[in-house]
Amino acid sequence: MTEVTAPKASLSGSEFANEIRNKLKYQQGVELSSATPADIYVAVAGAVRDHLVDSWSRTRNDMVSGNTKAVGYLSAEFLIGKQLSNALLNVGLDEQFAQAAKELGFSQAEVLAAEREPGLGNGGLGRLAACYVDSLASLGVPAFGYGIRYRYGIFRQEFDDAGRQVEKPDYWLTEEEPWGHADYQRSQRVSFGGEVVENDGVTVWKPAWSVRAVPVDYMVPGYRSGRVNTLRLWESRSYDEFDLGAFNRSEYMEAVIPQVDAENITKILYPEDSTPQGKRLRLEQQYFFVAASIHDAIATFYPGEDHPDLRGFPEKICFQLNDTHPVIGIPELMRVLLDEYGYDWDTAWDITTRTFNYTCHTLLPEALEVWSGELIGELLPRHLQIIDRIDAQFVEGLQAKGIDGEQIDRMRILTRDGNPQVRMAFLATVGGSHVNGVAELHSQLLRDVTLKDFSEVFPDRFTNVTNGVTPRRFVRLANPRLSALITEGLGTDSWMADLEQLQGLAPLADDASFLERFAEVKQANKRDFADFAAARYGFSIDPNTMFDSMVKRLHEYKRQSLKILAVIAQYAAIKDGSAENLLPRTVFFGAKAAPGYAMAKLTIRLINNVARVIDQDPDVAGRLQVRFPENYNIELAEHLIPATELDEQISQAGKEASGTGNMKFALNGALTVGTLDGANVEIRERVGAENFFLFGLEVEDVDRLYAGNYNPMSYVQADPRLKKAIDLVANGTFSEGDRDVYAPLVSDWLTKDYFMAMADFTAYMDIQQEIEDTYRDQKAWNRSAILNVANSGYFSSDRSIQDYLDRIWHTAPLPENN
Ligand code: 26W
Repeated sequence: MTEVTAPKASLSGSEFANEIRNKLKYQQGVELSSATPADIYVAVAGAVRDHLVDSWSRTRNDMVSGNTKAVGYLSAEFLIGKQLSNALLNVGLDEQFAQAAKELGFSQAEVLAAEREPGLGNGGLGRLAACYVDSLASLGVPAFGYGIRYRYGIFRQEFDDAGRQVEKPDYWLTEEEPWGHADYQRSQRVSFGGEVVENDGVTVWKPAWSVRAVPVDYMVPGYRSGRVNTLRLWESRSYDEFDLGAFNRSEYMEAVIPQVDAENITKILYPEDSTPQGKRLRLEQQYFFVAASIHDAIATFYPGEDHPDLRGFPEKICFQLNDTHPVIGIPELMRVLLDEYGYDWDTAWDITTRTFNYTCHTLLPEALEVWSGELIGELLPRHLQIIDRIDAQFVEGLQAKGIDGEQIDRMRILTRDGNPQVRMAFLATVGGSHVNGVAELHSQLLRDVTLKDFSEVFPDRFTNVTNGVTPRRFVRLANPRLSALITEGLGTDSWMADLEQLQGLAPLADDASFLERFAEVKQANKRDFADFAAARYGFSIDPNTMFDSMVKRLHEYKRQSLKILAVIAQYAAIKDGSAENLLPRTVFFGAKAAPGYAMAKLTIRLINNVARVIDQDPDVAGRLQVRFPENYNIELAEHLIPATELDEQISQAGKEASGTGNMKFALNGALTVGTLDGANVEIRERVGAENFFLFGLEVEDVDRLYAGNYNPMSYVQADPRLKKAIDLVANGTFSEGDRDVYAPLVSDWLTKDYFMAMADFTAYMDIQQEIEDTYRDQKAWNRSAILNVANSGYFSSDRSIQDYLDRIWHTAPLPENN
C-alpha cells in the first residue's frame, strides 16, 4: 500500500490543545474551568473533524472528476463502534491528543469514555461493513458506505435477577453526537404505495405517499492515507411537518401523525439476525435507504445534469449488496432507468446487471429473505411488475438453455403459486454480475448446495472473498501493548497498513526474551480486563486463571449450549472429585439473543445461573468461574479480545458462514478451539494445524448423520459426563429446584438437537484435555500464540478489499493524492 501524506503530523500537542479550547469556547460556549469530560470529547471530535475536511473534499472531488470507478457499499447495518480514537489514530493526531488532554487537565480515558457507541448493527455483518469502509479509505479507494441512521440501534441487554435477558431501548442520541452531519441540501424523495397506470403507452407509477430522506454524513478517514470517504446514513423525515387543517380543528395529536409515520421508517434497527420476519416496516426501511442511495449516486456523479446519459453509470460506481437486505435496489435501478430516463428494457437491464454484485452471509436457508408478492405489490407496485418481468425473462433464458421444468421452478425469482413470493437471494444472483460467499468453505457450499442450481447455470458468476477485520481498531487500538511489541519485533509500525508483515514475527516465536515479553503483554491485558470488569460489572476475576471466551450472537447453530454443557460437566467433575488436575479457568460469554428467539434466551438464562451456582459453591472456588458480562458490543470486544487466551469457535460444521471474531482473536494472540467451519478452516491452514485445537464433526459427517436418522440420545447415553451435565440442568440445580425452567432445552437436546451438540460433546471434552496440557507448558502455548499472530496477517480487511477490487469491482485506489 502506498503511504500518502500523513495529514497535519507536524501539529504540536499544544497547538491541538488550542484548537480544542477554541471549539469549546466558540462552538460550545463552555469555559474550560467548568468543562466536563463529555464537553472535551465534543470539542476534540470537532477539532479532529476540521483536520479531515480538506482531505474529505479532495477525495470527493477526485472521485467525481476522475476516472476511477467508485464503490457503493449498500448495507442495512454499519456497526462502526466509537469514532474518536479511531479518527485520531487514522489522521495521525493520537500523540497530540495525549498531550493536549494532559494540558487541559483531563485523562484520555475519561474523554474517550464520554462517547456513546452507535449500535447500528446486529453482529458480524454490520461490523464487517464498518471494517470494509475503513479499509476502502485506507487503501484510497473512492467509496460510499450507504445505510440507515437508526434512531435506536441494537437493544441494550440487561439481565434480571433470574438471569433472563431484558431488552432496553438504545437511546444513543440523547447526548450531542458530533460526527454525523445532516446534509439537508442532498435530501431525496422516496415514495411508496399507490398504483401503476398506463398513460399513452407510458407506464407511470402514482405513489400514494412520500417521505424525505435526509443524509447524515460520517467522515471515514483512511489510516494515514490522506483519503477520507463518506458513510452516508439516511434518516427519514416527513414532508408534511404539520397538518394545518387538523391543527385548526384542534386535533393537536392528529396533526403530527404523518410526521410520526414517516419518521418511524428509520426509528429502529430490527434485532433479528437470522430469521427475517416479513415485516412491512422492514421492507420500507430497505427500499427507503436503497432508493435514496441510488438517486444520490446519480446526483453525485452527474452533477448539474438534467438528463445524463446513464449508459456509463457502471463505470462510475458499482454497488455491493451486503446480503439480501438492499436487493430491492435491482428493480429500483431498473425503474429509474425505464420510467425516469426512458431507456428500453435491454439497455436498462444491461446497466443494472453491470452495476450490482451480491455478497451472501449465510448458509441457513431460513435466513434468505423472501418477501410476499402481495406486500411488495402494496408498497411498491411498479417494482413488483418489474420483478415479474425479470423473472419471466430469466425463465425464458433457462428454457432456451434446455433447463428442465423442475429445476426452473426451483429457481424462479417470483414463485407462481397462489401466494407468490419474491426470493431476494435469487433476484440478487440474476440481477448482478458476481455472487460471493465470505470464506472458502462457505463459497464452496453456496455453489454446491444453497445456490447450486444457479452456479450450474452461471458458473462464472460465483467467487469467494474471505472476510477480514481492520487491524487499526482490533489490534492497534484494542491492544496497544501487543502493538508496541510487534512494532519493536519488526522494527517498524508499517505492519498496520500491510498486515502480512506480521510474518516477520515467526522467527521470534523461538526467541526466549520475545516469548517472555509476549507473555507479559497477555498477563497485563488480563489484569486490565479484570480491573475493567470489576469496575463495570462488579465481577471478581482471577487473572491467573486461563481466560476462555465465547463471544458472538446467541444462536443454536453457534452452540453456546455445547460450551455450557462442558462447563457443567467440569463443575460436576470437581464436585465428585474426578477433576484433580483441572486447570483453573475463567469462562467468558458475551451474547445477545433476538428478543423473539425463545431457545436462545433460555440458553442465556442457563449460562447466568450456572455462573451463579458455581460462584456460590465453595468446593469450586479458584478452579472454575463463568462470567457473562451483559450487553456485548464493540467496546466490550475491544477489552476482552486482547485478554483472551482461548477462543471458542465451535459452530456446527457448515453453518457459520465465516466468523470474524475468530480472526480478531487470532490476531491478538489467542488460540482457537474450533470446528472445521467458516474461516476457521483458513485460519488453521495459515497458523498451522499444530497451533489450532480442532475437534468435531465435519460437513460430510453432519450430512451423513442428517441422512441417517440422527439420534442425540445415543450420544448422551454413551458419555456419562454428558448425561450427568444434562441431568443437572433437568433436575433444577440451576433453577432453584424448578424442573420446568429448562425443560424446553433439555427436551431439545435429548430428542432433536438439530445442530448436533450431543454428537460433538465427547470430542469437545477430549480437546479440552489437550488444551489444558498445552497450557501447562506456557512456553509452548505462547509460542503457538505468537505463530497465530504472525500468520494471521491475511485476515486484514485491507486484503479482503484488495480481493474485492481484483475479483469483483475491477477498480483501484485513486491516483496519488498531492
Ligand atoms: C433478519 C434478517 C437478517 C438476516 C441475516 C439480518 C442479519 C443477518 C446477517 C446476515 C447475520 C450475520 O451477521 N451474518 C454473519 O455475517 C458475518 C460477516 O460475513 C459472518 O462472519 C458470519 O459468519 C455470519 O453469521
